[in-house]
Amino acid sequence: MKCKGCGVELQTVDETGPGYISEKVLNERLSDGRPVLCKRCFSMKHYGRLDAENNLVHSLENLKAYLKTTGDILYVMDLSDFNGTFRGDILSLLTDHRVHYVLNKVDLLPLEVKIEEIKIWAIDMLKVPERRVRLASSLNGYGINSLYAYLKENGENYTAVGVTNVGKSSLLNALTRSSEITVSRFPGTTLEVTPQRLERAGITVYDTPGVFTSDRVSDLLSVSDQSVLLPRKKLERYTMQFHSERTVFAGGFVRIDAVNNSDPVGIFHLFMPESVSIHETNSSIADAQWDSWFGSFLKPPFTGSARSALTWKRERYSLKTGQELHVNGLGWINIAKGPVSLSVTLPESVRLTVRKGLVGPKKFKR
Ligand SMILES: Nc1nc2c(ncn2[C@@H]2O[C@H](COP(=O)(O)OP(=O)(O)OP(=O)(O)O)[C@@H](O)[C@H]2O)c(=O)[nH]1
Ligand SMILES: [Mg+2]
Repeated sequence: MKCKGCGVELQTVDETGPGYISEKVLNERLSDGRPVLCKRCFSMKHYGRLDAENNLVHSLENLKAYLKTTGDILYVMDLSDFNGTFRGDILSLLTDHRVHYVLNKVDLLPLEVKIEEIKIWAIDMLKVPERRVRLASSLNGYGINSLYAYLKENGENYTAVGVTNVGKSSLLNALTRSSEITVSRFPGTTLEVTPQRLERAGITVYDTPGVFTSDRVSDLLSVSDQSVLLPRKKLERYTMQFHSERTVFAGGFVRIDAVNNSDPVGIFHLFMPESVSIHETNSSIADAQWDSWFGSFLKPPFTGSARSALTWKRERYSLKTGQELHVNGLGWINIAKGPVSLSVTLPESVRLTVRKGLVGPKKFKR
C-alpha cells in the first residue's frame, strides 16, 4: 500500500526510512476508512515540519524511468525562477513527447506586469507555440479552470514533470480540488509517481518527484534554509542607482559591483524573495565586511556557514536598458536605465542568464 501524500510504499519497520507509519496508526486509519499517510507526510501536512530529511534525491535517471509512464508531459515551471526551472537537461529527455508548459506561481510576479505581457514574454523565451503555454497559480487558482478544460481537450494521460518545489503537486491538488497530495516548502516532497484522476474530465495526470538541480542559489542551502528562501508573497522590488565604487549585496551569495567606467549613472531594479537581505555600501567596506556579514547581516544563508567553504567566481556584464540578469534560484536584476557595466561575484556553481526583460523599462516610478 502506498502513502496518499508522497506515493512511497508504506512500511511499519524502519522508523527513519521513507514510508514509515506505526502499525497502530495504520490499523486505526484503515478501520476508520481515513486516508493513510506516512509519518513524514503527516508532520509536513499538519505541522509544516520535516521530521526526517528524505534521502531520495531524484535525478534525471529517475525521471527517465517515469517517462515510460504514459502520455503527454506537463512541464511545470516556477515563474519567480524562470531560468532556474526551464532546464535544457530535462527537456532533452522529452523530445519524444508532446510537451505542454505550465508556468506556475504567477501570483509572485509584480502587479504592474500584466498577465498578457508575461505570456508574450514567456512564449518568446520558451520558443514554443502559444497554445502550449499556460500561466497558472495553484495558490490563488488563476488559470486552473482553463487548464482543466485544455487538458480535457488535448489528451487522456499526462505526466507532470519539473524540478523540485515548482508546485507540481500543488497544481494537481488544484486541478482535483483536493489536498490529498502532500505539498511543502521543502524540496523533494513527492517521493514516487502517483496517478491523480480528474474524474469529470476522464483524464489521469501523474505526479512525479521533482528533479534536484545543482546550479541554483537554493541548492547551496540546507533543506530547511531552502524552505525559508521560497517566497511567501510577491517578489520584493528594490530600485537603485549605480555609482562607481559602490557595491550591492543580494544576500550573502551575490555581490554586484559597478564597474568603474564612463557610463552615465544607471538605474536598476532587483526582484528578490522577501527573505533576501539587500544592502548597498562602499566597495571598500564590502571587501572588509563580506566574510563577517555572510549569513548574519546578509541572508541567505540563514544558518551558519562560512564564505570560505565555497569556490567563487566573478563575471562581468554590460547590460542595456530593458535587459535582465537572472540568478538561478534567487531572483534577477532588471536594467531600468542603461547601459550598466557591472561585475557579479557569486559561487561557482550558480548559473546566470542575460535575458530580455520580463519587466518593461518604464514600469515603475522611482
Ligand atoms: N506563491 C505560490 N506558491 C506556490 C504555488 N504553487 C505551489 N506553491 C508553493 O510551492 C511550494 C512547493 O510546492 P509543491 O507542490 O510541494 O512542489 P512540487 O513541485 O510538487 O515539489 P517536489 O515534490 O519537491 O518536487 C509549496 O510551499 C507550495 O505552497 C503557486 O502557484 N504560488
Ligand atoms: Mg511534489
